[in-house]
Amino acid sequence: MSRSLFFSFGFSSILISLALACGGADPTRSGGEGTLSFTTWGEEYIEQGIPADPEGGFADGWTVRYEQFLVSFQSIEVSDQSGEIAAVMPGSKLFDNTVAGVKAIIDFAGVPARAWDRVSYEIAPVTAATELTPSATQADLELMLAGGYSLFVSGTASKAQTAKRFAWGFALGTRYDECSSAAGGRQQAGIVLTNNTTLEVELTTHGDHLFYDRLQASPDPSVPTSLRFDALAAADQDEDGEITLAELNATPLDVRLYDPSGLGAVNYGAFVSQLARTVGHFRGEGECTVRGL
Ligand SMILES: [Ca+2]
Repeated sequence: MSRSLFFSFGFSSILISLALACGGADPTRSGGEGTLSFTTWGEEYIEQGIPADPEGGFADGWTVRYEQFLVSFQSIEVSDQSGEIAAVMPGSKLFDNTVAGVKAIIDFAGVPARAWDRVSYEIAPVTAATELTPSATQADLELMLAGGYSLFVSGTASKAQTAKRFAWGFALGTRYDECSSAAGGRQQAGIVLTNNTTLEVELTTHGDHLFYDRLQASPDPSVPTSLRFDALAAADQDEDGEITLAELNATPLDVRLYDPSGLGAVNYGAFVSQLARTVGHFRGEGECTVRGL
């Protein structure tokens, strides 16, 4: 053995010893097992409504109250960057997140207790095999099936004496990859499961995103993303009190107010459909990489 190889080997041995010595104190390698409990929640915006500014809501004075926020989850997967898979959700489940409370999606028991830095899921069109959960009805599932929807929202927007209804279905499949969230003051990729615990992992849906005036946050932090409804209300071209997706598709985007962020949305229908891909979040404000299926 040459001198340099010896030193190399010796150094590796020290590293291995240190790793073993730390093993007991490191929650990412604690041994044992735990349970991952995946849930979904629509927060106050979807359960109770979205206010007008200055209460952190619409910049142009509207308020929105949802009546339905139907969303179908599938393909939850927990793994690590080496490709080891801890858990995969079979099938799909339909929820109405206007129904109050955090709702169980699926529990995975007996998961090795350690860091799993890759968590992904999909919001995708329902199928005949999609399972109903207590928050949604058979009629909801039939509506989703008829349209091939992954997401369906209905509700009313109000401002002064004006009220506008909307009922929009989105036949989009979206994958949310590499989800991360803030933990202990830093961004944590995926989750860390400790021995003999149940970790709740919330797939949060954000109801305000459908009314954003940008498709992506500005790289300039001084440029805010605002909630707006004036232009959507004006798209009710037959003035029957309901804004349809067809009317949104027929109304060109006012680029003085709306920024398609280079993603090519030329009308409000295309704009809102792109925003529909951004409703899926992770553990509250956490984000995932979004791509179309
Ligand atoms: Ca109309």
